[in-house]
Amino acid sequence: MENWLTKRVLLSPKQTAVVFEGQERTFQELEQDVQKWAKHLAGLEHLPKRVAVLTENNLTGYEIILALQQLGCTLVLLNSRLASDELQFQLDDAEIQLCLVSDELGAQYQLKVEQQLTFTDLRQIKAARAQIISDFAEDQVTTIMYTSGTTGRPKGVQQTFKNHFYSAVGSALNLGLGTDDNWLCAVPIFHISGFSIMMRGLIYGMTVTLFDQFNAGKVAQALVQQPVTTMSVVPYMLKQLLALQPMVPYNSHFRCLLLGGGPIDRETLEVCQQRQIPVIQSYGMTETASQVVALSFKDAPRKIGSAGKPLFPVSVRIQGASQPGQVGEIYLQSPTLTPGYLKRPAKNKQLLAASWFKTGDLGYLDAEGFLFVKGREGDMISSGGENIFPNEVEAAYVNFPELSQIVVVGVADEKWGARPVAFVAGTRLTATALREYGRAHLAHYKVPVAFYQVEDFPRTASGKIQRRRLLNARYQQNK
Ligand code: S0N
Ligand code: AMP
Ligand code: MG
Ligand code: MG
Repeated sequence: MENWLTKRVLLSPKQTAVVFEGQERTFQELEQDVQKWAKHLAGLEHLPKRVAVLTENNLTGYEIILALQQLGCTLVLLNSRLASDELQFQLDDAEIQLCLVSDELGAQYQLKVEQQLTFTDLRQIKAARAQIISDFAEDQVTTIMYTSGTTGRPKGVQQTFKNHFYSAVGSALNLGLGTDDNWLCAVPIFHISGFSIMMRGLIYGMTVTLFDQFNAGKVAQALVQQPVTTMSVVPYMLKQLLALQPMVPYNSHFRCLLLGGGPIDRETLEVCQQRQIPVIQSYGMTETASQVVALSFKDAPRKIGSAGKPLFPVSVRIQGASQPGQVGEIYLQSPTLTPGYLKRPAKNKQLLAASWFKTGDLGYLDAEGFLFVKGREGDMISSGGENIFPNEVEAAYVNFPELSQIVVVGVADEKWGARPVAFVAGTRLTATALREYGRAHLAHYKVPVAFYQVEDFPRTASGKIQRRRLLNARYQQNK
């Protein structure tokens, strides 16, 4: 396929590509700025094939990501809420030599990498002729995003141009596209939720209204005053928007909030329906380059609670279910499915050998083929659209003095969906010390919100700790 940015400029040069804090760029202007960054990158003594970027949502970060893509580099997109240890693991795992960091984050993190440049540093590099790639080869890996799992360390999910292309097309075939579509992006561009909006922007020729962070009041104001047609939200964001009083009707072009990233309660969806806020629920993951299942406008009002039907290029089946309504593991086939995890040959062999991708999520299909997601195998905790795996929190505490055991469990939370709590055994433990240690070694959202001291852990006959039973057990909170 022809380079998406080049092609987009050919098709609609004067169309607004991105709006950020009052600054606007047409596709032509965006390409010019991106080329400037590409020239600075080309001026580096050595531009590695794989480059990491650590940025919040901002125009410069947006342009630098596109510039690296234009040069054919594979981007490792880093989550700015992680702790240094966690980022360091990803940098080492991806064998990163060059890490580009926004000025603000550059001041916060001390990362060990051959070359770390802030955006300001990069601007000082003498420009050189940039070799822009003319072709976005289908199978080329353009992005890598790390996700955790039930076992082991986080894995780098590789995403190809083909993955992103089919993802954008699948979503457009469902939601439809207008010439003046304008997608508000307040989800991080380092997650597929945000990055997929960037790619849809290029592929559709659509305006992206970028926000540096999610501030419900400011976002709602934009939905009212600016010609935004769609916004991606995780359940936390939807609830924050609903909590604003009084609710003013969104602008007349507004089409829908695209909801994904985690489970939602039925009450919230019903409130949206009462207030006539169109919500399109969806289901997807980093491995599938965003949503693979979504509701349609027509079905949304009557299928409240469902994540919808598989998008046109996608097939879904429920493993082990012999009839509609039976819950089992969600398996899928999709051209948006990752070709594999970075440097995980054993895992990838399994992935490629199987004709269906095993998601680890549980759900059922109703008689009409609508998917209802019913949770997850294992112990993943979904907090505000970020996933937390108990094993990674527990592993972060291995060196904590006099702690003999820690077991982390998710508890329901009104605001965030779920939050982690910990059960600990050992001597001279205080919740304050445990919390502080966690905050130094883990993303803050992963740090248990409570630590309960226990004498013993409930176990199965084979000796495995029963996490769920712990919650019912009697415990005493550490002071
Ligand atoms: C919800 C967000 C925006 C909250 O962040 P906020 O308010 O900006 O917080 P900060 O100012 O950074 O920090 C304030 C305090 O809050 C804590 N905190 C922050 N985030 C969380 C959290 N998630 N859980 C618990 N606590 C949190 C901070 O630690 C800080 O506390 P202190 O001061 O103590 O340090 C933010 O969390 C956010 O951006 N969430 C969304 C992430 C996301 O996009 N997830 C989706 C990932 N999945 C996918 O991308 C696949 C699905 C998908 O593609 C999709 C998803 C949604 C919609 C559409 C699609 C699609 O298919 O297109
Ligand atoms: P991530 O791997 O961070 O992209 O998160 C993807 C995971 O979020 C999925 O595997 C699900 O466990 C969860 N998820 C996404 N959409 C939904 C949904 N509509 N309902 C429940 N869980 C969801
Ligand atoms: Mg996942
Ligand atoms: Mg904030």
